[in-house]
Amino acid sequence: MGFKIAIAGATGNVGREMLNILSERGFPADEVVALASSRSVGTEVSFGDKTLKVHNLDTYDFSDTDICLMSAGGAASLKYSPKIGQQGCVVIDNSSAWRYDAEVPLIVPEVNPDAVEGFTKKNIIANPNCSTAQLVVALKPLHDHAKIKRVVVSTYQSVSGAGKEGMDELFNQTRAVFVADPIESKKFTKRIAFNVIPHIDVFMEDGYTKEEWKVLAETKKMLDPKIKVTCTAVRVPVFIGHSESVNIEFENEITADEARDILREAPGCQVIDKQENGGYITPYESAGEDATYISRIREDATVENGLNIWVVSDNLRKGAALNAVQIAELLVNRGLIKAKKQAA
Ligand code: A2P
Ligand code: 11C
Repeated sequence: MGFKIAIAGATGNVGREMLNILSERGFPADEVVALASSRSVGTEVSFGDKTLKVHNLDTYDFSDTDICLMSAGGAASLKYSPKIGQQGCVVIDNSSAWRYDAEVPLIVPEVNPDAVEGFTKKNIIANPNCSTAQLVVALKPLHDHAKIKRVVVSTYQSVSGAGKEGMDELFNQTRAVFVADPIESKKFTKRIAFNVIPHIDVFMEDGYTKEEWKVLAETKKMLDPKIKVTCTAVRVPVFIGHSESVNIEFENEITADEARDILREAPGCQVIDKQENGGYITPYESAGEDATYISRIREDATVENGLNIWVVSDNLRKGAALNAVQIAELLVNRGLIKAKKQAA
């Protein structure tokens, strides 16, 4: 008998992608339940060739559910995840609510799979921020080879990272520009159509944004606390796919050719680096794909042992839904979770 899985936030960008990915990868689920807020009760979402009716997360009983993939935002996760965990259902949470809790593993399966073993303390496992997930997938094999000292990241993040309202705002503003309607900004602080905004999430006391802080805190937690990371996070008018320009300084020597060979063999990575017109990846091409793509691999001659790379991935997949499903697969493959119905 297979598992019973709930998707909380099933009507959202990431929740819908979670349903697609569970179906595509043939996750061993006997039953999949779609949950969202009371606003969505009775609406339907697609799961493979079926449709699922949406139920209310607030009143749902998790006592016979094995895994809850949660993508309903930080506030809902803070409220519901502990209660769900206490009912013996493992929560894999996509928000930032639990990532920095020492009792909650923060997992990218290609990077720190062994850390998942600690999940039983709260029955919660955290999925990283989308911009960190793709970054650490690319950094891990390079760190294993030449030990990273410092990383400087500039992100170019798509509007889908801000949820379906972010996508609607780019679409509506772009249309408004063409038909000369007034431009309305609700989700973003400035116009996003034909513009870029150097601000994602709230400002912190040191002048960095929370998004920038997340990249460094999460990289340290998953990869190595000794690595120094600094980040500038920027929203760009792209629907899906986050891009990152990454400057890396290593302890030991590493050439661009060596990095290319290492990344070609690394789990989750795909190198597209032809050094000719169009011989690199753009976010448009990454949409709907699972890989973390790496292009423009160059030595940085301004430091001893430095490289520049360009990293792109579908933020809704590796950055969120795919990583969450891979964590669920990790639990199943390592025998860390047993289906409740089977156990009964
Ligand atoms: P709903 O559609 O009913 O509002 P996105 O990040 O794409 O905007 O999606 C957010 C997802 O999280 C949606 O499925 C949304 O449901 C769900 N959600 C947000 N807040 C809550 C809440 N308090 N309880 C349950 N689901 C929530
Ligand atoms: C964005 N990275 O692109 C954000 C979305 O901490 O999970 C994800 C926020 C998070 O806006």
